[in-house]
Amino acid sequence: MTTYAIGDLQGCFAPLQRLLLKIDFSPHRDRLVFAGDLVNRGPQSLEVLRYVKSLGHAATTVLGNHDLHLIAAARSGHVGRNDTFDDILRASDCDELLDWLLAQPLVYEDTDSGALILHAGVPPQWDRAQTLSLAQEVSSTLTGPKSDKFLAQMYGNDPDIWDEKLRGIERLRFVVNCLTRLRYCEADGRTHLKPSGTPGTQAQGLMPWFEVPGRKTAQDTIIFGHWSTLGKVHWPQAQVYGLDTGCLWGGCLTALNLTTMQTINVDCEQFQKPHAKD
Ligand SMILES: [Mn+2]
Repeated sequence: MTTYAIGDLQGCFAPLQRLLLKIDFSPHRDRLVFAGDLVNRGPQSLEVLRYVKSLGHAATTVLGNHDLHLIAAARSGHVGRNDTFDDILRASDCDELLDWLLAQPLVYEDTDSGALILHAGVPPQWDRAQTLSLAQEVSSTLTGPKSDKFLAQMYGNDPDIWDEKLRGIERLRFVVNCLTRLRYCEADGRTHLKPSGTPGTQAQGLMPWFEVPGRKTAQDTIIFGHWSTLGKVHWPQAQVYGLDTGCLWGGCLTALNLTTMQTINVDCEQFQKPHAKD
């Protein structure tokens, strides 16, 4: 039994099939944990979602910003100009697919390796237990009676710094923004959600979330996606692995074997223009 973490698919079904052949994946023997953003921008979001759901206990995903956007768009009817998940919204099994997606966690704890898998980042103030418990707060809201209200108020960049006293939508929005959108923050953990470039291109005073001094999850292995311009997968000084290797952009799709911590990848065809907004 091998567990593999796999980076952002965003509707890239053909590269996933090639990657699974390359790692000799068997749903009867192995497990897959996707780092989020299964859907949107790429060509085959419906096929990806149906396939991952069909794997049952052999696969799980953490929720990414595009996954939450799909759920919010389905509820509100507001589909963006660059969204490519119309096929899901029109599918006869749309409700079952979205119910399955909604039930996926925001943070997955791999019990064998001890790694945490999440889509984007963790602010420096949260330790492992608090990260897991805040992710659960969001999941309970997403699957509870206030789900529609929360999804309608989910978008926005404030508050931009953690405070234990945050409550209600402000608390949930901050948690969602960190777990599904964070790349850069200041040394005190103040988030800056707009810059998305390679480390070194950011404004002065900003740093990748995993390089903040004194980060409480510094001893934890954290596997994430979302940051296609990161430039490398493993940051050994921080025990972090960034698996979004730009499949959608003509880069590659990466799997990380959670037993050996070795990566395996396949090259991908480009579906997105280099300067399109992510
Ligand atoms: Mn993302």
